Amino acid sequence: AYSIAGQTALVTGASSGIGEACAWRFAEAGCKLVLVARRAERLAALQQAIQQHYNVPVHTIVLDVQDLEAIARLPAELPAEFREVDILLPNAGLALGVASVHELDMQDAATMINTNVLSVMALVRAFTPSMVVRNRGHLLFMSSIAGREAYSGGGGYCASKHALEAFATSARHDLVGTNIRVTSIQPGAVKTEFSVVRFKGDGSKADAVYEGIHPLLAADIADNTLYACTRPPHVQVAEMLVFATYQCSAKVIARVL
Ligand code: 8X3
Repeated sequence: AYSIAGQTALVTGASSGIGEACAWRFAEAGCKLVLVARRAERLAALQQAIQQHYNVPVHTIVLDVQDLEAIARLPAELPAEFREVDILLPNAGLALGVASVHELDMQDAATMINTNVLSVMALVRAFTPSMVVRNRGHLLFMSSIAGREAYSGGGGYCASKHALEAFATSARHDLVGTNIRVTSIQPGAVKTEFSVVRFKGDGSKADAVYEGIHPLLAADIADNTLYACTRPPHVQVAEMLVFATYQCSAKVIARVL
């Protein structure tokens, strides 16, 4: 495998779930970290915990990625040693609600599109110019099976992840002929706070998503993310569709345990 030690990795949505798991794995791999999240206390605790285990510089930014102007300012505002981001993981994302299209909550829809799509575009716009100049870098998109399949109740979420897929593909086209790699990771059901957020705090509905299977955990997706980053420079993992063993499509899960 190819070493990413010394590279700078920026992760949004870093205070929990897949983002947090990826932060740990990047630290273990020797990356400098820029961790972005809304929840200041969790982010500070994570920074401290990572620095107790690994001797890597960690810079934190408290930010809602829906603030596109703040994202545009980030490259100039980062301390010089973190400014040249090599690995960009705009991971922050969410599903809000399971309403049908004729009952869609437009505020929820806007939050999903802003967070899952527009913020990703803004982060790429902010950090890719320096990658192009340096002719190195890796864009990692945290997509979903919902970027490949749409399903009932996913009107806002599936639309956002399909848009993300299209953006990732455009990025791969725009950047072909450079050393910048573009990877889309497409997890199925992963046991994180994701379902609690989708069901707006209803813990029993959230738990039901992962019942009767051995679900994927955030660490499993972090493994796959690190796999893509640690291939030799001539290898571009374009897409990774990852299911739990008892899942075979967005809505087909064998609950046999
Ligand atoms: C989350 C997975 O199956 O709810 O991205 O679309 S799913």
